[in-house]
Amino acid sequence: MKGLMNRNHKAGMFGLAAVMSVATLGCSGAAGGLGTAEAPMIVEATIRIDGVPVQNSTIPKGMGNSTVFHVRMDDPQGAGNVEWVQMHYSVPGQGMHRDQGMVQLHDDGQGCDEMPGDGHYCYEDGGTHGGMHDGHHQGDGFGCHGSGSMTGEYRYEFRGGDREGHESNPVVHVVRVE
Ligand SMILES: [Ca+2]
Repeated sequence: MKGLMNRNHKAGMFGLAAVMSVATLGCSGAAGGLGTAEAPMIVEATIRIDGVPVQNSTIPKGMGNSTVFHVRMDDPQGAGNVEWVQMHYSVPGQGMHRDQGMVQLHDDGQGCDEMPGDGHYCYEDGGTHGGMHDGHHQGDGFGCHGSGSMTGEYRYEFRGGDREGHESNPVVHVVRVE
C-alpha cells in the first residue's frame, strides 16, 4: 500500500518536471516552440452555396440547397501534420438570440471533401447531408442557404492546429442574409 503511494507520488513529480522543462524551452525562444515558423496556416477559406462563393457578401434568403465550408491548410511539416480544423459559428436565432457552436471540418475524402489527406478540409450543411423535411433541405442550422434561414449576420471563424499543439492564424468570414 505504502509502496504504491510512493510510486504515484514519483510519477507525479516526474510529470511536473517534464512540463517545467518544456515551459523553459518555450521561454528561451531558441527552440522555436510557439513561434509561427512551425505553425500550420490557413491559406484559404471559402463558403459556397451551390458552388457560388458567398463569404463577406450579402445574399438573399433561400439562395440554395446547402452551404459548403472549405479550408485549405498548409504546414511546414506537410499537410499530414495538421491535426484538426474547426469552424466556430455565431448565427442569427429566434428573436435577439444567436446560435453558437463548433463543427470539425474533415479531410477524409467523404462527402464534400474530394480527396483524403491533401490539406483541403470541408463541411457541408444541408443538401444530401442534412436530408429532406417537408420538401425543404434541412441543415444543421448554421448554414446561410435555406429558405428557413434567419435574416441577419452569420459569422464563421476558422481555426486549425497541428500535432505539436501549434495553432494556425484564425480566419473570420461574415455573410449577411437579407
Ligand atoms: Ca481533402
